[in-house]
Amino acid sequence: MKKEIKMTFRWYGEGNDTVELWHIKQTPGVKGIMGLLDYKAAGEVWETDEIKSYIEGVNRVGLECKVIESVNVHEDIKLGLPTRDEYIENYIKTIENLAENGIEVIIYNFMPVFDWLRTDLNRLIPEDGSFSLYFSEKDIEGLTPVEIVKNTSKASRGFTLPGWETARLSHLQEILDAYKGMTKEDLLVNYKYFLDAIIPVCESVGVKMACHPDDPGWPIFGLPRLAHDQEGYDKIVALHDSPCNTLCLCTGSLGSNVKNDIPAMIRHFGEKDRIAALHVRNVKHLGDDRVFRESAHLSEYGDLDMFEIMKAIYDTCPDAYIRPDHGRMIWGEKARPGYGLYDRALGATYLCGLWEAIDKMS
Ligand code: DNO
Repeated sequence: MKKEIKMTFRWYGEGNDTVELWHIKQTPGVKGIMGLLDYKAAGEVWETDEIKSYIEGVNRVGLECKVIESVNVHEDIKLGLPTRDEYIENYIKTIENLAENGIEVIIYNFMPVFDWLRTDLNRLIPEDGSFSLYFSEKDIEGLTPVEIVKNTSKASRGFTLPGWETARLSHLQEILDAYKGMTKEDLLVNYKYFLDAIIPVCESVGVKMACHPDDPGWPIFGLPRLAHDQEGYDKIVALHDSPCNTLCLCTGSLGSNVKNDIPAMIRHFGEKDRIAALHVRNVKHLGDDRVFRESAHLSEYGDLDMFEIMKAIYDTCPDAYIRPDHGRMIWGEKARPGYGLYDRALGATYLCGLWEAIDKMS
């Protein structure tokens, strides 16, 4: 192979995932983990010894861990409150601790309040009897954010969900009120303040920050959102111009917005060396631009052309870390919504297959 794919898998940690490390080790093509410590609250320091013990566990089965995700940004930073400096200090300490443990990329997001949002975590796909995550704008119209959070927690089958920390979301109304009147421009100013503080540290310790897109890819509940199209990401990248200020291009989140041309976006930012990581999955719109389900990874099951996506990665950012993203629940599996073993493993193998073909044709 002329270029090697850096295929990884998300894993929630010992005792916190139905998927075990040896399952991942036996999945063809997967060489590493995109890790997380999902018990950490936003704003808390990730201590060296806890990072070390997670990574050592991963290394023990012969997988590597060079990417960490969901190092969540405290709401006070996004809101630009005076207390933000203390949380930025903690964030910097976390970056240093992760770097000390060999981490190269940190995936985070700067979305107010919600990390990602679905209206159904377990929607039947009538065509084959499997289940997947689903979103319908119409379904949120009749509900308040508080009700949606309640429904999501109920449907999560007792699993933690990334970015849905119960302690934080128990103050949901308070947080939503704090954002009242905030514009996109205000959020950009607060984002720049954050990046100006952390990116020089990243440069000195050799870590890239990779911003995950809004999901779904448009503003919700009147909250300002910045990361759902090329124009928005151009602004984010320009806030602090550095090879360490990059994006985690999630094809499914961006693909939920039918206006986005995902292969073109990958080429645009890949050519500028601004993609350090990718989450790759497919979405299918169901008769409406704002109603979609998460489909199987293969092009024919969704709206995205996975060949063109992998080709764009191969051509412009082959060194970026990739993972298959959310999978459906198939073969009777019961697991954390979106994060079962089987469909994601099939996704990884499929994406590696596309890569091999592209590599041999190049
Ligand atoms: C959803 C994930 C996101 C992602 C974070 C990064 O399943 O892709 O939670 O990890 O937005 O901060």
